[in-house]
Amino acid sequence: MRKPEILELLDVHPGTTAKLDADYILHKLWEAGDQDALIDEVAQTCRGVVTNGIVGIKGELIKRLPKLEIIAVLGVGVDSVDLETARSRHVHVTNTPDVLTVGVAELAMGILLDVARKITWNDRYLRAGRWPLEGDPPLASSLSGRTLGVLGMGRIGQAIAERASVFGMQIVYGGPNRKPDLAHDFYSDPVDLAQACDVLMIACKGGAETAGLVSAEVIDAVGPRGWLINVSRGSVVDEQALIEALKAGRLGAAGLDVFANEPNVPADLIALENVVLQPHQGSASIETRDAMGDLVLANLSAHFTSKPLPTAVT
Ligand code: 8YV
Repeated sequence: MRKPEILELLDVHPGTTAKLDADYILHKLWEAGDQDALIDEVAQTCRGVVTNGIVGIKGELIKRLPKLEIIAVLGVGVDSVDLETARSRHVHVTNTPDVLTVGVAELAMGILLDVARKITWNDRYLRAGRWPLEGDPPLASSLSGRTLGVLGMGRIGQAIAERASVFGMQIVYGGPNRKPDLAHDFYSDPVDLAQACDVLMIACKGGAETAGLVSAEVIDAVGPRGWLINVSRGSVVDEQALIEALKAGRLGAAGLDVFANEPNVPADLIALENVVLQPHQGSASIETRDAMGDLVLANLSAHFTSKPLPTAVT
């Protein structure tokens, strides 16, 4: 039997690309000199698309691939996939939940610890030769005893909460629904959640439902002694309001792994001392990406052998 044809929009993970190359007729859009020409060339034969959570796939491209059956996303977030167009054309969409939960939670804790204890700030201080000249840097803060407000208590939010508890933090949470099996206090209004905590940890999903949810009002409610950490999507936060609040000292500090217009980060944000910035690294460990890649392959293989999809979104 002829191998199914797959269009890979970017090199989602080198090991995964190599396996895709072995199992399928793989068209690498990211290597094509003329991407439009390649899309036209594969339009009548391409049955699968592989992409990641950031690039996703636009409705326009889905429409240009009339034989498309499945979009396999390396990532849990599918906010950059035009789900409506996929659904209307009966195209399956799969993602990679669970296998990245611990990885994202680890990075969230790393950023949180860095904001509190100024690890990267102090690293820069030492490397710049300031220690012998200026003496010890200013004191940092403890995590222990602070209240963490988790906005979006899904799998990742809960994994962060568990780890933060071990560090001596109290946990409260917010989101669309109370989780009956969780004992922590719940706030349905993000402003109330922000008021109730010292650190607002954003772990909700992206997309239209949560766009701008963390508004200027929410940021002000976190306050000058509070911190905001975002490991979800840049779209959830009013980035301009965040920058203004940080500049004016109305927000104490921020730790950000995600931005409104990745990979472009506003120069204003980069210039600030009271922020820890990461280039979207939540799932970026070898182990996590290997597991995500294996799940992409498992979904494709299940689809092309008519088995149930392990992690279907639609
Ligand atoms: C990835 C992500 O960085 O899972 C997600 O939604 O944003 C991340 O795990 C992304 O998919 C790029 O590979």
